[in-house]
Amino acid sequence: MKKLAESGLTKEEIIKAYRYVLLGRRLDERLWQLTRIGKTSFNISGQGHEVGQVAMAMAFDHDKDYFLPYYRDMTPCLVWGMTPKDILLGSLGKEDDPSSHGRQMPNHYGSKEHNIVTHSSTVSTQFPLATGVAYGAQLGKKDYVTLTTTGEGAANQGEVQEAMNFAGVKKLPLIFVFENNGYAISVGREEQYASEKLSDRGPAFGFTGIQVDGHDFVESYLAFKQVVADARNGKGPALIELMVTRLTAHSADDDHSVYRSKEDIENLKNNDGLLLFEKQLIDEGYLTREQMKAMDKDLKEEINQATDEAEAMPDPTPDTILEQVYADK
Ligand SMILES: Cc1ncc(C[n+]2csc(CCOP(=O)(O)OP(=O)(O)O)c2C)c(N)n1
Ligand SMILES: [Mg+2]
Repeated sequence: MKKLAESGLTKEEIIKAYRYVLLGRRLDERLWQLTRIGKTSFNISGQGHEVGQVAMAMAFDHDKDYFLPYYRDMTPCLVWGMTPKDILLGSLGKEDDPSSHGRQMPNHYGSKEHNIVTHSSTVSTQFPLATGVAYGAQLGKKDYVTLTTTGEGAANQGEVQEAMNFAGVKKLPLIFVFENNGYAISVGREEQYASEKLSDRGPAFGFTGIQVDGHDFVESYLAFKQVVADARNGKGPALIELMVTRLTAHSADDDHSVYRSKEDIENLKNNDGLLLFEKQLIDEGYLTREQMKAMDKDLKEEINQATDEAEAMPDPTPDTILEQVYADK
């Protein structure tokens, strides 16, 4: 693993990154609890993706850059400015849900205030939309960069290639990310694609493609920092393949022990980015175990409070069913 000091970030920024990783993990655990006790209908989880996701999000300017996430991206949406309460309002389908006022499925993050564009459940349809958002920056001579993500299975959808081709032709300020966790629901990597690296698809469309270890905070952060700077300087798009681990089942609706080997499941704790990051932070003198425990306690309190507040908010009323679907003229 690359040393934390090589990131060029301050100690405070690195501790902040860890705080987001831990917040993402604890908030996702809360979402699973709410699903299991029947208070929410569904959860799909970014557990095991968080370290690479935080590194990714920290490389962008959240005051102006656009993010078109997919369903495992709760943690980068927090880095982008959404709050735990915003996320909970979405999962609970409340009137104040910033993504859709309670119309969207859980985990379909969105926030107009933070330039986060909510997505369709039809996988990867955010890719051509992101191309449009990035083309808007180019046509309007604005210096925002756009980020869009999907999984390695969904990377094989036709519109992903269309979006990447157009972005390459127009040299758009757009970063494409494939979060590669090795599974598309129950289908393993060997049945999804035949090439060694999906990042090789970047050069196929005329731009950079980099595969990074999403368990390695610094390797991920430095790769994103470089491609974001290049995109902002008119050098065009890039593709990052973020190698991550899916620690949970695909969603709250399946049991991964049916299709994952016992060995794979037993090995998950060795590939848990949160635990690896914690060990690195301790070994390199950034935090002590006691400081981590204190932070964990604070975050759990923050999440408890956000849960209480979100649960107390009103549901959308039936007479508003036709509102909030299309933008007002
Ligand atoms: C076009 C389309 N086909 C199938 C589905 C059902 N589906 C939802 S998620 C998923 C697997 C996606 O796997 P991957 O892209 O690897 O992302 P991951 O869930 O592993 O992060 C599938 C097949 C869908 N939502 N849309
Ligand atoms: Mg996958």
